[in-house]
Amino acid sequence: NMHVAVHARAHQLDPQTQIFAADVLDGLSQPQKSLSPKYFYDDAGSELFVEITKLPEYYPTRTELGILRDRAGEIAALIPPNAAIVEFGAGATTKIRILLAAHKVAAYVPVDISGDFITAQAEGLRRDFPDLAVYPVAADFTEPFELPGALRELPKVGFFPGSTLGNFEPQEAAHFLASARGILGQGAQLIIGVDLEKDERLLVPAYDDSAGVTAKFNLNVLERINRELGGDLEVPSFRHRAIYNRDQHRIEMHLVSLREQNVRILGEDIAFRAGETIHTENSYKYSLPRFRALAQESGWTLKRSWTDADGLFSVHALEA
Ligand code: AVJ
Repeated sequence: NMHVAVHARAHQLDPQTQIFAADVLDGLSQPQKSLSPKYFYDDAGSELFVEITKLPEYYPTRTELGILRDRAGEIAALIPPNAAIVEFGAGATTKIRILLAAHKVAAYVPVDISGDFITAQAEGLRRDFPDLAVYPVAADFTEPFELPGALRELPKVGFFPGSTLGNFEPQEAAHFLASARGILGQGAQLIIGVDLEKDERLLVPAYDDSAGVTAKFNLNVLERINRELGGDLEVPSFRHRAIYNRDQHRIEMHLVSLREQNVRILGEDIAFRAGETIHTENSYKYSLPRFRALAQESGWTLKRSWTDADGLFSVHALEA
């Protein structure tokens, strides 16, 4: 986009911010305005997400941790001795530590776009697991990447917790699973956390909590546009909305413009009608049969599935 290039140069944006700028202007010029959920996670957004995971209404994190703790022995029994665990989109190390404490593995490879963050996390792991080789890889895990050469001879186990898969469109999810299979290789396994379909009365409050933290998290992307792109968005003129789209099996988050308004971002004018929304996130929910079908069409075999007693969340072991 010529305009973006011109404005980006005029505003002296670094390459990452230029990509953000182009995505924002592109997303906000569509008939259904949209922004990618990956832009939630600047420093402020990452902190708000940690707050979300502690909310009483947000069941996924604590439920998945419960499953991992209760089933650590059974999961560990599936992991071959001397394995290398490759975590896709590694954030906090709380979840991987449960597996590492239950089972001795040779190597741990956290893969994340934020190299600084995983390098810092790797320090703590090396201290607490002195025999563990930690090889952080700074990469966008949704694109093909190379595993460190030291892993060549080791059996590989992928780890993809948190229902991060839920942010992918169904065809993107299939593409990711197939590509993970290619990266990990024949005979590999994948331990993956997947959020389940459930009653709307539990689902919607998890994305529209009474303390308003998710609203802040959603609205923060507008603050980020103002901060990084010098936008003039009036944040209080937008409101957080979470709805369950039953036909598509997904929670949708939107930002609703409370009035007709024009905003200016990097010299571009963007018009909003009263009630018009920016679609900011999809969080797909699966049934066990739909997840099994997805795994199978991506070249994996579903070996085992675990859920909590209330059937809120699931963890699966897949084999390539
Ligand atoms: C990080 C994508 C798993 O979909 O539950 C939480 C993000 N958005 N509350 C989710 C999120 C609003 C979260 N994932």
